[in-house]
Amino acid sequence: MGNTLNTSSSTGAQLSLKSITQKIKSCETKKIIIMSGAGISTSAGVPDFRSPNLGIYFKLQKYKLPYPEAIFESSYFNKNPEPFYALIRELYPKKLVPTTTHKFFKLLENKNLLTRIYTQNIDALEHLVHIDSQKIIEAHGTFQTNTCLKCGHTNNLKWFKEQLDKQTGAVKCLKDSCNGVIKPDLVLFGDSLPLRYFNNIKPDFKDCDLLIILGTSLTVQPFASLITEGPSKMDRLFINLTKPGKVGGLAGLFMGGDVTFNRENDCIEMDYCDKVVEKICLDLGWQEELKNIEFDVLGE
Ligand code: CNA
Repeated sequence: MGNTLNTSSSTGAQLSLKSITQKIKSCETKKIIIMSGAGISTSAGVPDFRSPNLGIYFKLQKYKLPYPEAIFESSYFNKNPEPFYALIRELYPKKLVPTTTHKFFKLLENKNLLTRIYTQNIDALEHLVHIDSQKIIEAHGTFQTNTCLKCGHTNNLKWFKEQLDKQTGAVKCLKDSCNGVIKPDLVLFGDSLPLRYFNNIKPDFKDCDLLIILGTSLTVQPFASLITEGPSKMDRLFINLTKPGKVGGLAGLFMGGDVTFNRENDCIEMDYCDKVVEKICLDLGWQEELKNIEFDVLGE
């Protein structure tokens, strides 16, 4: 039975964290996929969407938008990028430092256990622990790169962060005095998800042994439906502070309305991601390696 909270009794999840680590130790678990969300980056100072009083939706109230989601809509950004930039200046930390959870992902890669990271996060923190970019699928795009909407010139995150400090309002392209608006390479509402996302799901999940889902409310589609991929013998470990959300629309019908983890090979840990991954590493004797993962820091 699950070993934290009342998780097993209240949800039906029956696998313990110990069994998960045991299967890694015995090499029964060889292929791991990560599914991550905003909760893995809150300890790096990047707020999530939905935590009360701290989440982004709470902070949006002052921007006088027609409706809160407008700030993340492509059509609204193209007309009026200023509120988006005001929000980014407020929320994106001046100094970017990856968390223990990001280091854990790198450790899985080092151990040759990582098939892929599917992330909803746009903060680019995975790149600071030097995970092979082929192993990362940023379903909603990334701040790692950005493109001028006028001339198509691209720049990296370091340049973008410097320009956020130097320029006011929307960041503008400096190439040959182009002055076009720069858009980080994000998938805003109205944009389609990257092809890499769709193309890799079947091959990645077909022989996956363990899916680790962390720091996500599982309310955004189509990403949330990824939990239904994979063979039935695949173990699932859900690590989050709160219970997963309701799924609406067609996907909700398909998934039965609620996101549930009630299979006999599900494990739920309702706790901080950093704390749970430390527990996993302690059990596997990986604490030193976790501590020694090298990382970059961006900004001051
Ligand atoms: P969400 O809906 O805000 O959910 C985050 C979840 O994480 C919540 O259920 C929290 O309870 C939980 N949580 C918060 N902190 C922790 C923690 N330390 N340990 C464990 N759990 C925690 O975010 P989702 O990712 O589910 O929603 C998808 C949206 C959020 C995507 O479109 C992202 O682009 C978008 N987003 C990304 C970032 C980022 O890049 N860091 C930040 C904010 C929003």
